[in-house]
Amino acid sequence: MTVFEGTFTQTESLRFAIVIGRFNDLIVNKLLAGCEDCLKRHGVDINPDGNQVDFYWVPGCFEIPLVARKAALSGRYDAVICLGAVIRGQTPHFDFVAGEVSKGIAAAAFQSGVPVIFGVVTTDTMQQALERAGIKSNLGWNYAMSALEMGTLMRQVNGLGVNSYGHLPAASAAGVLSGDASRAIAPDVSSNQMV
Ligand code: INI
Repeated sequence: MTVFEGTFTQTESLRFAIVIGRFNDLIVNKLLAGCEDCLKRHGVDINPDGNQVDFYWVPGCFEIPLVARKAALSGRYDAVICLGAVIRGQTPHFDFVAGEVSKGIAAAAFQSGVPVIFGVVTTDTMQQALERAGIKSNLGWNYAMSALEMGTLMRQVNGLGVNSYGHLPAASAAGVLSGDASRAIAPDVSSNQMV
């Protein structure tokens, strides 16, 4: 019997994309801070000039799936972390945005074979959102933990040791991924390179 399980160590070769919806930025910036704090304290270089984390800002949650899918299919990342906040108002807008972002993130993960973390807080009130973004706890930390766990797990599931490949520049990622027969789940990245 083999047990596959993610780890929170040996993180120095992991790469992450963080896709952030600006809407409700009071909440979202706090989620991002919690997420970055967790990655940093687990050995990930979060410096924007570094090569472990890339940041993609979009207007709101509705736009997250498009960019998350593209990032996941690029072959550059071990996991994509999506951060956003959808807060119920007086109109049905909440339901449309919350429905689309959850479906879209699930589709991005399924279509790419890359973990796409659902880091979207959906609440009835701003107070509830604040409580989840730093007043009581910061779910941004939890989302980063999920990304670390899933990223390291998928390296094992895909037949790659946690540190068996390092930084993959966009140009070489497609070749490595599609040419490696030991990789059980290899997305077709031929036409999906990030620019
Ligand atoms: N976007 C959010 O991220 N959160 C919300 O609560 C929200 N509400 O309620 O309107 C929201 N709307 C904007 C939406 O995500 C798109 O950016 C916009 O509709 C343009 O496509």
